[in-house]
Amino acid sequence: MDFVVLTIFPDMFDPFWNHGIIRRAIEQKKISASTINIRDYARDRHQVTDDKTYGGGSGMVMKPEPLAGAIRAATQKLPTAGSVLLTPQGKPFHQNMARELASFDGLVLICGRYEGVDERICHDLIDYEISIGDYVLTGGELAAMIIIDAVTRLIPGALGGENAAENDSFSNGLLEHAHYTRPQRYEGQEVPEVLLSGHHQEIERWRLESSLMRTLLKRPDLLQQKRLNQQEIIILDKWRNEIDKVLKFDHKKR
Ligand code: 4FV
Repeated sequence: MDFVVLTIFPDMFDPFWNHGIIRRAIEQKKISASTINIRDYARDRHQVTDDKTYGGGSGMVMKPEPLAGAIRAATQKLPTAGSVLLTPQGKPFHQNMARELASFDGLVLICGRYEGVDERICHDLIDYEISIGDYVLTGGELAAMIIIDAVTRLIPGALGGENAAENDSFSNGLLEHAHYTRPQRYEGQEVPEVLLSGHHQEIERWRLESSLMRTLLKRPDLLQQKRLNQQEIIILDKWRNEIDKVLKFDHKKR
């Protein structure tokens, strides 16, 4: 998969390209990653990429010409790539969207700065608008890194095991189960016995219960959106019965 990032701060990406899973994915040619400096497509002597906003008011806007020049250069380089503008106006980014994007040949990621980009760019040069969250950043660069990170780890082999991302949070619409590693005893806390049992079926069941409980307590909204399978219904039913027993227990009799 090929990533091209359009930005006026290409150096921000050097540390990102050169660490961890992203660095290894580049070395193993699972992905290619490059930047295009939008300033290089500003035709004036000072390579200006922003200007005052029509209609008055504070803040500057990214000029259409340098952006268009950079986008056309990028799509020339990656003709089958999708062009993405990172903006609070965009569709909320989530794991299913990451999975979708991971099936693309390439992505051209456009990083705005200032108040945003001239609207006329969005009409014919932008395929998708994506937002990483309902807050305002100083630039789209961090959002681009988040998209590249979440998409790259879904590329087979990028995480090491071919399908290492399969048990991710959100992969089955639930939060991930609790994880433990050595030491077996830490400050008086033991690792759950079942995880030491080697009994894979029991371990899988424990992990499903852990995922369900964490999702119920931390993100009940996810459970409401999820189509529950038989095993999940049995577990939630068991908990409901436990809770019913507690509620029915007449504490006054004690
Ligand atoms: C943003 C977001 C974001 C808005 C103006 C860059 C900034 C500046 N991008 N998800 N939230 N972008 O705040 O993607 O141009």
